[in-house]
Amino acid sequence: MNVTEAIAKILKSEGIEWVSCFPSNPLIEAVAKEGIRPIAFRHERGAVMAADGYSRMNGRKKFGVVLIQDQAGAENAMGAISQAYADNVPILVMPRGSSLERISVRPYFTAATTYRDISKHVETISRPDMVGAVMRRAFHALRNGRPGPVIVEMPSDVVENEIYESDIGYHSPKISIQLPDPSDIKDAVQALLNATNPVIWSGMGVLLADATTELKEFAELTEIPVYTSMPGKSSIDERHPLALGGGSSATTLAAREWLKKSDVLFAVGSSMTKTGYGQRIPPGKTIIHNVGSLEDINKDFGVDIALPGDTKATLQSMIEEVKLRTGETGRKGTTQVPQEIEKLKKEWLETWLPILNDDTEPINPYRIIWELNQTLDLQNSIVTHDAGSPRDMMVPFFTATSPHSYIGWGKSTHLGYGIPLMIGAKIAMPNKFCLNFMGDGAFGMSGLDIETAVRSGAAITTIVLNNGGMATYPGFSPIARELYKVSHMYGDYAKIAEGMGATGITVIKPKDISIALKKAQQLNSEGKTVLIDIHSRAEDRRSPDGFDTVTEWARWT
Ligand SMILES: Cc1ncc(C[n+]2csc(CCOP(=O)(O)OP(=O)(O)O)c2C)c(N)n1
Ligand SMILES: [Mg+2]
Repeated sequence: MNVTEAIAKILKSEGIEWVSCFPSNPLIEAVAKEGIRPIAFRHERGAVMAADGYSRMNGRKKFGVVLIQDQAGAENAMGAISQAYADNVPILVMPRGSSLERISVRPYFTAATTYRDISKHVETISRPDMVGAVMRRAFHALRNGRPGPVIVEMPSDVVENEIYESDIGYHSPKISIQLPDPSDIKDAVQALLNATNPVIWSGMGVLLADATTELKEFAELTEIPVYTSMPGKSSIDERHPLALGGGSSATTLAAREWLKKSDVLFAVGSSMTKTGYGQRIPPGKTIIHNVGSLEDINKDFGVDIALPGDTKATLQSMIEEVKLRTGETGRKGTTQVPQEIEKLKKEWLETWLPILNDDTEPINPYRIIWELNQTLDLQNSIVTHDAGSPRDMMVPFFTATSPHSYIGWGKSTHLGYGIPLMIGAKIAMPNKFCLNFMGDGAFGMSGLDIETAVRSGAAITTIVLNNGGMATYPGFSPIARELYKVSHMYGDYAKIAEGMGATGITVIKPKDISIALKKAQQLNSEGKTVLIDIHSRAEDRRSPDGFDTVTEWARWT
């Protein structure tokens, strides 16, 4: 066999069931021969984003794999790899490389050097007999340490070489579970039990480590409220009395209040990255930090008690320690925390209800989110936002219930991520109703992958907020807007979707939103991809207190 065929066999042995791709790459044919399904996207960016969505759904048990060509293909993929890098998502990207003779000569593109700043681990297979070792290091990096994109570049001449099966020498790496120092676990529990207003900051690591049950048990035993970062959203059921809600730069009133007043903050399964797309942590708190990768501790905050290690195992140890100190039922039912949260939730909803229930036209996007909460089978759905205002409207108000029922993403925030991300999520969980909520600006970045969803049978639903422009920047470039229509745009997105074999539905009246959602659920269950084009208003109010801004335009038509 040749090296390409050897790689296909390794991928097969690792349980890879499908790859996302854009030709040309000889591994596409080789994996197909092994029974691994290649799905071609309309752009390399989409292929990477779908792999990212698939990996997010699978903890670190299964991985999205991407096959693309050298030069243009590898160059095109960089935005999406950067996004996976920023969000710490483990994916395997395998670009074809130029031949060894050309690989370092201008103007040939060398993924192994250019991707270095946007990936966790990069290697080139520069000799046939390296294949087993390179792939072993790649799967070790996917399964262990800080998650992130892993790159294996395959120079076209090297991978054509023959190799004996006995020379492949592949060894499959396992996940290694590491635990914090037991004395730090004790100190952390003591600090949390002694705190006046402790709060938990739950990140994506809780979802990746499959630690949501432990998070709930720990929160209930200690009666500490749980805030989720945007990627951590759905790590606790937001209907739970201790759930404060999630946050991008917008969040719920309860979350804002508790993040402000807490004296001890326990970040769990979170990189605690300072980002404009997340809530700020006011200074002066005692910080306890659990994360899988030691490098993330003391990165953006001075940490008082460091708990580097597996999030599930760490929470299990903390639960045992709490029980030792407070008995089997802990502090359950002994504090006023659930009542305080309930009061804030009520106050917040009362303020926002007129907007969530807005009956006017053009349709208010908050009304759509409210309808999603009422209409969807939330436990059996996966919902995501796109970049810009759809994100900041959704994150506080969409009710995440079961783990992974919401995908919060974005530190680099690439417009258009929603469609391919949802295709990847649908492939991971085919029985869930998968919906993404995007602006018309975002649609332009990945809209043609609606056809990929149709062709591959990954039946998803896309809501396009058709407001005729970019509402995310109210007041932005007024002269460029007025004179040259910068950020205005037009499209009949339902018609475009129909042209790609999907069902397109246009909604103009608020009362038709839930009818369209029900139809979409039905059509998706029959294997049909759906796009709902909702004529919506530009909305720039943000939760919890964004009532002082004025929308300068309702909708461009
Ligand atoms: C690839 C990329 N380029 C630019 C941006 C910056 N950006 C964020 S939101 C936005 C406007 C989005 O418009 P639209 O999707 O129509 O949503 P709306 O603001 O109208 O709700 C832009 C340009 C981005 N996030 N990603
Ligand atoms: Mg728009």
